[in-house]
Amino acid sequence: MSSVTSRLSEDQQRKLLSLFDHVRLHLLYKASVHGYTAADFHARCDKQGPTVTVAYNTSDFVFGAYASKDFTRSGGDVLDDKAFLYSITAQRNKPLKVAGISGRCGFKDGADAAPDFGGLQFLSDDKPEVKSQPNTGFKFEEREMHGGDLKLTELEVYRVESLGDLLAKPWRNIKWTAERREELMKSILNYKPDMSSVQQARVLLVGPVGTGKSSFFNSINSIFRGSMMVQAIAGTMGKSVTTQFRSYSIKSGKGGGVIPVVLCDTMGLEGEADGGLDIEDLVNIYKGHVKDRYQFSTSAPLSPDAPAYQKHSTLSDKIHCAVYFIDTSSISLLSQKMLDKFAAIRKKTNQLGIPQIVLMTKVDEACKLVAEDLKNVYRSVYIHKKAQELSELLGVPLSCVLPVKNYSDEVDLDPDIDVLLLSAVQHMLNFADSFFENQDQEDSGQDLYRCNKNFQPVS
Ligand SMILES: Nc1nc2c(ncn2[C@@H]2O[C@H](COP(=O)(O)OP(=O)(O)OP(=O)(O)O)[C@@H](O)[C@H]2O)c(=O)[nH]1
Ligand SMILES: [Mg+2]
Repeated sequence: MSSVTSRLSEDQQRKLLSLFDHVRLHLLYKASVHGYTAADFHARCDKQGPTVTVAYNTSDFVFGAYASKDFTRSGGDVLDDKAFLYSITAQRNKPLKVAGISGRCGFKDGADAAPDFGGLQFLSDDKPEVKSQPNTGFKFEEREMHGGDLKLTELEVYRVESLGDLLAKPWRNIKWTAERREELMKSILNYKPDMSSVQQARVLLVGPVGTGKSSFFNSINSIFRGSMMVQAIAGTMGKSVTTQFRSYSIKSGKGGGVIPVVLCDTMGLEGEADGGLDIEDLVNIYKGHVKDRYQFSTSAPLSPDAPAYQKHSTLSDKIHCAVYFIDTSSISLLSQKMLDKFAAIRKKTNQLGIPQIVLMTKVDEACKLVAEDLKNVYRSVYIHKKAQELSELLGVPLSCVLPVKNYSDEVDLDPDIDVLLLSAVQHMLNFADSFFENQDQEDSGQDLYRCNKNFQPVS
């Protein structure tokens, strides 16, 4: 990833990507950093393969052109039947896409000028401006393309990198069968914590706002209940929808017994120090001091004198496995502040010896091939790259990164979604067992220490 950062907002990036099949964008040139001249443009963008030029104006239009062929400063016309112009605005759900006029489409590969996309010439006369001449190579309405505002506030060029098809072999093996689904359900139902004093593994769901924590609980609840459940409120509203700490027990079937896993839902994390879930609250939850339904406050963490503070906690009240949630599409958009927050959380979690798993959610939104068939999740080149990127960013082994899709707009259960989600729960239980094993060792360590204290050296 280049250290020069993209000006595209998350929404603009999503809309821009929707113009392509399964690609990623690599920022090559940013006029405010590299210069607003044709020479600066060519120095960074020539011979880079397919590119998309992205212009911004003060009327909040993001518009430009895609070229599938190289810029080389040849001075001639380049025929490119894959080239198109586009325009993105907040008001339009989908970008406007304008294909070229047959036989005339492509771009003029200026020797001393930035490319002229048959009607849109950026950096004309080496100024932050665009010359607009509809119907030269592309037929468009100026009002729709750029609102008639020809002054640029920024110009960027991205290399459009195809993410290829699917890996020949999946990077993790999953059996997508009804038998595997039953096997996983049985194994979870029959799970017994490796510690006689504990009946259920407590798993904490932590992550930025809107990453699918509450939906994960709803999804697991639905699988065990046998129909779609929406007990936890899920949705999007900028700030965290979840504002209470909730420890959810899950019943197997209507009126059935509870399964040996408790999923604890939290308020979303925010990049700012004073927003979202507080790290002190998180540590209190880890240690079992926070009662169910505690209303999170962003002004101060839970005080030990507050009624929601559980003074005496046992091993059953503590968290036995922490699960971090990240939306797959926004991995490369994670701010430095959010990464720092994760680093601080990981430090605390490690100190407490709590095993950690990372769930990469919304894989269906991130990759078309996965949206078409969830079984592609471990074969998608893009998802694999994202898992590697996330593992590096958070400093967790790739083996702890699990891509999942929650139930979101479905009305019926789907065996493939179930297998992926249940496999994640099975991992959480294995990790909880390593927590219990460490407790065992710590306990015997403490006993040893106590024995040693009783042994008085001869003075
Ligand atoms: N397509 C898709 N949508 C998802 C997935 N997971 C969650 N969503 C949607 O994402 C939105 C946010 O999900 P929530 O479960 O409320 O996220 P959260 O992490 O609990 O959010 P806060 O409580 O606000 O921090 C909802 O509209 C969900 O339907 C997923 O895997 N795929
Ligand atoms: Mg929530």
